[in-house]
Amino acid sequence: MSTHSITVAGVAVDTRHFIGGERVASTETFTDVSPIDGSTLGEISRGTAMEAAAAVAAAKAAFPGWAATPRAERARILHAIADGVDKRLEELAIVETTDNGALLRSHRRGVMPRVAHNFRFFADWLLTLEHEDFDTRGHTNHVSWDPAGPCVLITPWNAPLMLATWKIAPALAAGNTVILKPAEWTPLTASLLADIATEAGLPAGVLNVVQGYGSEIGDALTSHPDVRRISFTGSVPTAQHIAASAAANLTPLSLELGGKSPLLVFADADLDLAVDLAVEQYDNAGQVCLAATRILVEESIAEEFTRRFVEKAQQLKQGDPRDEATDIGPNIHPRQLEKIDGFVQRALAAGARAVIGGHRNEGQYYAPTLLTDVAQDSEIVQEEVFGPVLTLQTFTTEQEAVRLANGTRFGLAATVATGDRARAERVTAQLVAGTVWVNCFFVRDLQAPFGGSRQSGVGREGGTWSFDFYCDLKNTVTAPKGWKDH
Ligand code: TXE
Repeated sequence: MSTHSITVAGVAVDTRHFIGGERVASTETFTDVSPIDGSTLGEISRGTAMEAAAAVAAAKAAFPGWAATPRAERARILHAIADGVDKRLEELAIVETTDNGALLRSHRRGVMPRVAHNFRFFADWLLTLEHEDFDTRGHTNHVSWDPAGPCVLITPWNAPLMLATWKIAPALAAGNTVILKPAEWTPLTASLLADIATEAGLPAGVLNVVQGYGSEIGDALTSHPDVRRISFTGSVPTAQHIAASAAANLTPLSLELGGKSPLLVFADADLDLAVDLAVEQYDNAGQVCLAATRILVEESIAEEFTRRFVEKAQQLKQGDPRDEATDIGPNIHPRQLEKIDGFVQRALAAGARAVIGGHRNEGQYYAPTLLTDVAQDSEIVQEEVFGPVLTLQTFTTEQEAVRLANGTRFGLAATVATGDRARAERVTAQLVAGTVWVNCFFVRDLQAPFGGSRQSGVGREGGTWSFDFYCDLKNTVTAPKGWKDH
């Protein structure tokens, strides 16, 4: 086995960057560790400004050819990538689970099929994109969707390949070239995707992958004058840094950031359903930007709701995410675990009560936690924890529920549990959130816009909205006069 390849759960993964269709090694490396047991998976190329510049140059060189490739051919190649993902689904699932600790069963049955779907969906959507024509006093206004150029895509560790392909697929479909910078805690599936894209016939330089620390390689990418779009999913402080870095060139940004989303449970709700929705928020060990981590329950049912919630939550099995029976896996990193515990211990010290959990478990696992007696303006209610930690507050009126729900600096999502359609309409109309679910959670069509309000993000992606972002929209106005053949 070469020093540039590691074997993870029986799968060979190249540890180098992928630039201009070639594998490129850095002299320095960083260590990739599995959150499941803390074992070292291998040494990964640690990118510098030099590799960042090389990747942007490769994307710039490949851009004219890819942009000029007929839509149907671009769509065909994206479908071939989707087929490649399907073919290697088992490998992608086990490598992702080993690298980020999320459940193997979700990777197998939910996430990786969705990764393939991301490519198919945007390939097909591309073919439906119409060039609109308007008429102004005999002049034709012809609107076209021109590809923008090289796009820098920076992605987090909580759903690595899912979030990367949610950006890569529309960017490539639109005719752009891409430089992907995966999170340093989860570098592996991006490397496998580069192999799959090559096998599918994607031309060299159209997709580039640079590995490394955001703090070391990020600025070289986000401040580069040849970069035409930056799409980022991650934390608010990093987004603020990227926005400042991109400001030099006024590079358009799409930012998908954190949340502190509410679950509003009204007394008229189907209580079993509401409890299921609440317990579901522990998925992926709470490392989900959309998670409804603030449960707001109507006071008259709070006791019964809490009793049933505890009963259900106590049935969750925490352990090895490769085990089909496991419901909650590890958290991503010792540093993240410390951060989670810091939030919880400060909340407890401030007077919160742990109905369940409130402590670490052995290894890199955090006990599913529910905290009550928390004030609306407290840190635990206002800040994103990104772990299996929920708070519970009560309300007595619809108005109060909405006020609490909207009472943070975030606005990513909100979930409402109610049996009353009129109430659902009234409440959802008042919620500040990019996505609102009623009596359900996480269901989403890729045609719909996705993104956050307030500090949860800038811009929307999905369906046409993705192409709005990844294209330079152009209006060509043509006069009826001046033609030689008239
Ligand atoms: O995120 P970062 P971190 C939230 C969550 C979590 C917190 C911290 O609350 O606890 O963020 O996580 C790259 N220029 N979310 O520190 O730093 C980095 O390499 C360019 C919510 O891991 O935002 C990685 O690829 N890039 C969230 C990516 O940014 C830089 C998902 C995300 O890392 C950079 C993840 C720089 N200067 C965390 N610095 C969600 N919305 O789902 C870092 N990066």
